[in-house]
Amino acid sequence: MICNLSKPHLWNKKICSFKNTFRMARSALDEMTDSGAFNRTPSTFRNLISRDPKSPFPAESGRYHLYISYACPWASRCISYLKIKGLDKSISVTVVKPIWERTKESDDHMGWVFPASSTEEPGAEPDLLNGARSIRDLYELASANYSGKFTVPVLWDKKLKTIVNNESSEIMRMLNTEFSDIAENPALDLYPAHLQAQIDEVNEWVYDGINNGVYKCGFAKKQEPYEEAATKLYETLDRCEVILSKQRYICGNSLTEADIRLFVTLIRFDEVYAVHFKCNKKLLREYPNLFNYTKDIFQIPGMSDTVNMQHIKKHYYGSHPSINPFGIIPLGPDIDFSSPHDRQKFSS
Ligand SMILES: N[C@@H](CCC(=O)N[C@@H](CS)C(=O)NCC(=O)O)C(=O)O
Repeated sequence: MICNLSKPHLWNKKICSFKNTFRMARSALDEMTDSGAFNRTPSTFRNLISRDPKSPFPAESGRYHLYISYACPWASRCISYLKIKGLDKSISVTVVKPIWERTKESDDHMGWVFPASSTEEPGAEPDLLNGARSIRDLYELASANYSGKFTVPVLWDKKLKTIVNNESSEIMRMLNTEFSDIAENPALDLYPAHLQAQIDEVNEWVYDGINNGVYKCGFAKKQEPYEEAATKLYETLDRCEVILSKQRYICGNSLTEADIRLFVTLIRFDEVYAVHFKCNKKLLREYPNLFNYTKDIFQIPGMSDTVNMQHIKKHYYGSHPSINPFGIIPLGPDIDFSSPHDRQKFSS
């Protein structure tokens, strides 16, 4: 039986049992503990690109390709690095369609797919590199017995025709340091030695409370884990608000990796997480420092290109029928992140 999630009016229990679909599927919606809490599984491909020309994956211009979704905050971290490090001419990119579809006729898995033509979905393009129909196809090309989730981002090696790495936190680090001979902006170091311990520490609580925290709110299937996650989320946002009342960025007065990681969640907050993931105790716009900070990072040259709010909204509201069965996309709030902010007050 075909379950066409690109046509929300077909999202009817009688013709498509989502419970069954997602029990069989290997996606984030499966990642539940018995107590109804969301529990993310680790990424699988963990090879590292190195500046050492003798390494299995040496940093070379034109060799690597990034598969992303504009909707995905983890993938957006990586595309942000391509833009601000000036690597977008050396590392090519393909963007998937925002709404999950069936990836194969033979089973019910729902996931990222490519459009059939460059005009089908503005902002997305067919996979001209491998001719894949889905991100799943790429994982199966890279590993015949792969049994994990088919996530973006995927960093692909055109030469060895395989996945180098599918863990955004590691891809960011490689893009930061290993491509210095190739990057147009090699001096920008978002993980400088003197701040590494602080960045690691901030990343840890920001990931747990905010980046993954919004997912723990949204994917909880019981009241208690939802409340636990939402309480922690707002404690962590409050903590950021206090820090950002004293300094321009989350680790001081220079931009670091920790800001990119925080930004990708904040930019989605009022447009998606407040509604779709029930993170509505307070909006981003009610936090003066966090809101201005989000605009500040959005206005870094190149960063606005990484934010496609149409794809973001289409994906979340359209790909999780167990949360939003009719796939209705709310009209608002349509925030203008390019409007003036007050963060220059911290500049030396
Ligand atoms: N740990 C991964 C997480 C990536 C991830 O979860 N990506 C989501 C999109 S936001 C995905 O592709 N999910 C597909 C699925 O759950 O089936 C990373 O940070 O790179």
